[in-house]
Amino acid sequence: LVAALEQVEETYIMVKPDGVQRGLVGEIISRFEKKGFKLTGLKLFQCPKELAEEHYKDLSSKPFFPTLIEYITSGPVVCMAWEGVGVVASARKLIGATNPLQAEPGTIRGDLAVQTGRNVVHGSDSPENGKREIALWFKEGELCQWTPAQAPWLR
Ligand code: 3AN
Repeated sequence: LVAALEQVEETYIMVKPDGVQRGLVGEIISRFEKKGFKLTGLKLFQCPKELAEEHYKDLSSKPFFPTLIEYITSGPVVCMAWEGVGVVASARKLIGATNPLQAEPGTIRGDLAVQTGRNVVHGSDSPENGKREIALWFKEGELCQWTPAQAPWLR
């Protein structure tokens, strides 16, 4: 069980168009950096409609689907891949509940958002979806495998 909990995972995090428009990109990246996860992919990107529909295909029967696609394609998003032990669930905790009014203070949505339809950030909901979404949003060669330095100047 301990081994399973300590699995290195990948998650797809995205600052949605409202987060970019409101100047929250740095603040959002910073929360994942400070937590101690490793950034392996990062780009500003105007999402085509087909990609948005593929990303949210599980929600295609929902009444809010057309508005959701319109929202996600309304301006550039910031696409990120993050890696770490337990990063999928931990990132969801840092992000907070889907409805920002129910998200705890201290979470990204709890601190920075009000509406479900403008909830500033996305995070994968399972390790499988983390892999699927990173493959969907990034091309080969856009991701970096690297080892963080131990920062000897801090000692
Ligand atoms: P989360 O983003 O917290 O994983 P999901 O996967 O249920 O939540 O929903 C994906 C996105 O769809 C949400 N981030 C939100 O933008 C939108 N959404 C979900 N539920 C609603 C709703 N009831 N009304 C409008 N938009 C919604």
